[in-house]
Amino acid sequence: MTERAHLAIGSNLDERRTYLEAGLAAISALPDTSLAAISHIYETPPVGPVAQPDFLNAVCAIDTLLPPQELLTAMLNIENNYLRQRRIHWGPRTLDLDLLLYGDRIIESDTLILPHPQMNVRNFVLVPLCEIEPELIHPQTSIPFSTYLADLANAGAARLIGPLTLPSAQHV
Ligand code: PH2
Ligand code: MG
Ligand code: MG
Repeated sequence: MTERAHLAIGSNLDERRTYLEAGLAAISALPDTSLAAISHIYETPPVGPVAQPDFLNAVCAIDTLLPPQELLTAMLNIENNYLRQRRIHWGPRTLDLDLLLYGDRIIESDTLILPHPQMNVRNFVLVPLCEIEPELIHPQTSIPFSTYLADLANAGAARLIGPLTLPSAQHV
């Protein structure tokens, strides 16, 4: 049986939309994995200690047979082998893929914490996530993600840019 996982995609260097779409294409090409939903792209001010350009962010849902740790490794490979350039920690990057949720699994290993510990407070995650999954409940707290979003002061800072499309070359 496949499981539904949710991934965050971000870019704030160079051709940001191209990186998002290339990341999405690489995710959809993972073995035993299909895309279930894709949010619109949002432009968001950088969150965190480093002054850097605005991000483009999106969230996608996948149905996958890959177990969580294998999925995470595959995501890191996409970042590292193909696209990601990160010059400073927390600094600008061409492509950032974060595993947010894997079904309702609660995991705390050295390499993976699920649900993603910061996802409840990040506008750049909650806005696109609630767009594609308005009913979704946090598996650990049982609080709807829409409630976390409603509690965010900076939700409006995530600006809708447009659709995130799978590059057509990847369909062949
Ligand atoms: N990612 C970070 C740090 N800050 N800010 C925004 N707006 N979007 C991001 O994806 C983001 C961030 C670290 O991964
Ligand atoms: Mg991140
Ligand atoms: Mg990351």
